[in-house]
Amino acid sequence: MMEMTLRWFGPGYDTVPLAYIRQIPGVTGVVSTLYGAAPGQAWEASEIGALKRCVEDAGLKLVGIESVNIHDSIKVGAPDRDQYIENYITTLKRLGQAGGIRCVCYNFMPVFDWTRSDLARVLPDGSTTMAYDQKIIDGIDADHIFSAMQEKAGGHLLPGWEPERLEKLAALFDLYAPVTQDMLFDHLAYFLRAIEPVCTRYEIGMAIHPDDPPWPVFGLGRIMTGRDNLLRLMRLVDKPFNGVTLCTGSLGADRNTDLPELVHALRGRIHFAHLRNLRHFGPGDFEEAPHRCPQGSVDLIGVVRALKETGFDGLIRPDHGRMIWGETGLPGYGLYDRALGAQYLLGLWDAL
Ligand code: DNO
Repeated sequence: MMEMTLRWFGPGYDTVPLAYIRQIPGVTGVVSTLYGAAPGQAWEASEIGALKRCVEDAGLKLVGIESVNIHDSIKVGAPDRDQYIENYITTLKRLGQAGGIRCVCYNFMPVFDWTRSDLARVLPDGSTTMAYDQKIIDGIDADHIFSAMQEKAGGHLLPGWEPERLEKLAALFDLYAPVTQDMLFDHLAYFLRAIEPVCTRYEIGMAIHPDDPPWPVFGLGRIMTGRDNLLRLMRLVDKPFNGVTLCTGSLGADRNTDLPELVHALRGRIHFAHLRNLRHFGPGDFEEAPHRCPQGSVDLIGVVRALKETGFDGLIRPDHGRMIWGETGLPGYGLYDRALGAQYLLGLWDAL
């Protein structure tokens, strides 16, 4: 069954109370994570249990994890990767035993997670949104992108930009230097084959998040960039557990990607959908738009229609929202605009 969710960063990290999320009509679950857990570490059953209880006490369900991050040794195929894969398997087993977790979202981006050149661009209506302009990114030294993003975040801890990675940036670049795109595919397939039994046993769908933006940044190769590579990964480990997070904002940054067609091509393999809109200005130059179709460049109506046509029964969440009505919080992850987004998406779903 399709389930509408919101991302929630966990106690002490999120600025939005679960009690408010519960009041959004049609939102029954959240996806969350153990925010303090370092990539490569096995999650404690007690901590998973505490997170689950916290969500359930608020009348919601913990239905997905975003993210269980992948240790760099797994991505680069280092000799010590097996111990980190073992830890990942332990985490998946404990998540499975906790019950109710339908999918785990993860990414395979080298060094940097999602990247933006502006976290609070002021729009004509007075709201603020996040934006990306390749020309600005090209002018930032990779060594400074961490501090640039943290500064733009105004003191909030950005998901995917945890400070401990900052300290070893130069070493990370060295680690990835010899890693080609084909090698990234091999390392990803090695990882997926190793976790297949635990995923199958506990019916957990692994939902890889596309690279955001879907092209190389700072000279680092990226592989989850569009239709052909997503399908290549599906064929490489051709089992239902190996699936995708259909992120329309990430994939839609490349205007050549036909998103409704991609939904059909990935039939049965989309475990999670992150639905949001963008406004394009030119190649590599876009800003995040309100979810509603006429306000952006992404055919969200076509995407929701394709999800319905293909019998989608996974998790959906509205994605990054603007900051509206004076709200402050984690860039992209305030309450109000995401709640509007959820209503728009549910409206489409119900009407179609
Ligand atoms: C940003 C998010 C990403 C995403 C990870 C998945 O807003 O879409 O940080 O959660 O890439 O592992």
